[in-house]
Amino acid sequence: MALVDPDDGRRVEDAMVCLMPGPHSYTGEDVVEVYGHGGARNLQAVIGLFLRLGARQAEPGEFTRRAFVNGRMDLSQAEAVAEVISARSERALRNAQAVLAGELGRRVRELRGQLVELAAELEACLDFAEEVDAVISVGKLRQMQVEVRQRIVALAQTYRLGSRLNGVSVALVGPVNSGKSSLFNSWVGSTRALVSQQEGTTRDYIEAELEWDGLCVSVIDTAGDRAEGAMSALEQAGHALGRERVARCDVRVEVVGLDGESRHARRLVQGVDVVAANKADLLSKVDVAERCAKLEQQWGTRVVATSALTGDGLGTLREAVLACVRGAGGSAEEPGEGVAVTQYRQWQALQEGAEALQRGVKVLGDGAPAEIVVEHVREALEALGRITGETYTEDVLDVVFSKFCVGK
Ligand SMILES: Nc1nc2c(ncn2[C@@H]2O[C@H](COP(=O)(O)OP(=O)(O)OP(=O)(O)O)[C@@H](O)[C@H]2O)c(=O)[nH]1
Ligand SMILES: [Mg+2]
Repeated sequence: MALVDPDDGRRVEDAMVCLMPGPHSYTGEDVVEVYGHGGARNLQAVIGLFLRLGARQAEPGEFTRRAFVNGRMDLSQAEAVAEVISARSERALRNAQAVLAGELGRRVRELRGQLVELAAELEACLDFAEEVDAVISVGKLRQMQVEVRQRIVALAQTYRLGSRLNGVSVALVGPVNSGKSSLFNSWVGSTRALVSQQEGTTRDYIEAELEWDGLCVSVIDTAGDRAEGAMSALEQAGHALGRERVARCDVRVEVVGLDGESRHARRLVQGVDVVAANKADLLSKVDVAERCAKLEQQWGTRVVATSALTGDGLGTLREAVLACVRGAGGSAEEPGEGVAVTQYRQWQALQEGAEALQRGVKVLGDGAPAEIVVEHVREALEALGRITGETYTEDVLDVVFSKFCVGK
């Protein structure tokens, strides 16, 4: 269809024009889509024509916002639209598509259904308080609250992984010469970092992006630690850079060499998640096991024996790192077991819901009347409703949709 400038009769573009009448369009309203030939200047000319004739450009996320307000999707689905577009790993995309398909909304509605049931039971206690037989026992009410709360907590726990689907950072830290750069190279699969017998070989930190188990993982090799006095000004500057980067990492792996130094008696790095006891090829299997057990006991951190030279233990170390990413009880968050919560906003709502129920359980235990307990259940209902947008304010929508690109 020819798009003609009414002012001078000039033909601006020959475009395809598609009318999508509501309520079955994306936004639920009547929508006209115009498809021009590509090219930034050409499309600018088309948009310019419409703007001059009184149209205005959409706000970020405005189409999806309208779709939500018109009931075409719930708020979790609307958020997933932006996540599908910005997904950087296979797992992130898969999760975003599941949320977009309504999986998170379904789980939240299920939980809300259980809370409504619980509130109804409590209200029945209020109405028929004198008819003892008609009243459900306090023990049963308590159990119902505890069970729903556990389900909410389990869903909230998926945020640990969900928030990291688009990127996890893992730092290799530890004493000089322990084999950090060698491990790094093995993981990367090429000689990306310099390796030598000399202490303090690595000066700047080095970063490489890998995909592990469908997750986008940034591995960081850092300069080794040694006593401040033994370091040159240049080494110290490299350390400062590395420390700053390590502080922002999700997982810290301390690499120590098993080749007999006594300095491991003292912990050099704080906040370590996993220890790699490297150079295991230099000791007998029995000695390795003994040293690892000792380190594990001494530091209270998981210790994995590795050899960057032979490749032994590198897969186990990788699994140990991924276990840290998933958190304790991570199996529930594995693919196929449902969706992971990816937005802080959603996590916060689940957290508030769980806390409200916790208070409900407590006051019930303290012998509070049903009308007090039911208030906490209602609070949990309200909190969970915010995930799907059952309850929302314009401010919340502003925050959610400000993260979108224009026009989505
Ligand atoms: N036998 C054995 N030697 C290893 C192993 N890993 C590293 N090495 C050797 O240990 C020395 C130091 O290795 P690097 O990878 O440079 O150690 P680093 O921790 O990066 O050292 P800095 O950068 O100086 O902190 C090199 O000579 C490596 O060949 C291993 O698993 N077994
Ligand atoms: Mg190094």
